[in-house]
Amino acid sequence: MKNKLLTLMLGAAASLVLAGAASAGTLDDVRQHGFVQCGVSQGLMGFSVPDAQNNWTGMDVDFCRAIAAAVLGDGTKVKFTPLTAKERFTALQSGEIDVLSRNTTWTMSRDTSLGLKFAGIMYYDGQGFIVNKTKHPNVASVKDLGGATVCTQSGTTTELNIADYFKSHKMDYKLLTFEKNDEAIAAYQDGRCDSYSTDQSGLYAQRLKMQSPDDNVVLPEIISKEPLGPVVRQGDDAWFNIVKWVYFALVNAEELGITSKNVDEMKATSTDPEVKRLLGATSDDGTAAGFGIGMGIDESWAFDALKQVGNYGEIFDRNVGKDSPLKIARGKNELWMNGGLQYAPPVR
Ligand SMILES: N[C@@H](CCC(=O)N[C@@H](CS)C(=O)NCC(=O)O)C(=O)O
Repeated sequence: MKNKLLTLMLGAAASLVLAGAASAGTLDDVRQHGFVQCGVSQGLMGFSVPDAQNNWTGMDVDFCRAIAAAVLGDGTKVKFTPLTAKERFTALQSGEIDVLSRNTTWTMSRDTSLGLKFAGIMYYDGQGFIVNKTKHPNVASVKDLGGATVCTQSGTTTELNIADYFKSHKMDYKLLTFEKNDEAIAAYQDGRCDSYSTDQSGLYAQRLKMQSPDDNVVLPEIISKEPLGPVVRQGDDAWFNIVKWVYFALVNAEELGITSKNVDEMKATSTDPEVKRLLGATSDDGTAAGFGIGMGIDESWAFDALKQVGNYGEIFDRNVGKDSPLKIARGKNELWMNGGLQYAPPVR
């Protein structure tokens, strides 16, 4: 009897140790693997897209590179996992990925009932519609789409917004959904649906890949708010803080005029205390000025991210903005001081 009790107690203690080991934390896991496991789309120009050699580029890709630079000192140490809209949350819940950076809309149900947490808004978007003007010369507005068949991808906010919009405007519609986005686009191009709908950034990206881009027009209305941002698991505040503050660092750096080109010089010569704190420069009394150590990472976390990936504006311009084929205007994604919504709390 005594022996049986002892065995039970030892068993319980062993499972506690095991449980402890399994929840050591994402930061430890990332260090152990030597790379960040980043969930991205299967291919969306401007956000996450692989080339023939499987080199990934895009805003969402750059965000994961910035995390890897901040945590491991090397922005190339990222393993990208392409995920459909449907697969993305399960991949994060199961631990297959450390962060989901996949044009994902922050909604209440996703933030509260999936065991997940949004860490910021990398891109303020909204849902739009595209139509082929040669096939539908009389459609100039979403209001002209009564009775239309609309193609979209399943597992997205797009599906639900269409239902809300058409119902509330008392318009008939038919929805054709596809698990893979390429299938939705193919159906639209084959004329199986009158319009294709998704986040407006996605419409501009898909349009460039269509057989005759100029025949396809994006209708003027935006029917929803689509704040797109990175997602982590609930219950790991240390990792959540890192992901959140990498995003804030990119935005603060743009505000402070720190770029990938001048970051060395700024670190060496800037007398602005906020710049010194962000870049982990030594303060006048010789102590560390930054807050990296408090997050369990190096004082050069933001310096490494900015040097290797650039600030928010550089990331935007190169992937979706003026220096990219998409040429999307900064709009709502301008810094708050320039009339936009991008705003980060101070590094203090
Ligand atoms: N932001 C929306 C839509 C996200 C979404 O999956 N959009 C599609 C259409 S642009 C997409 O990214 N497809 C690319 C892929 O599945 O790889 C959401 O979070 O539900």
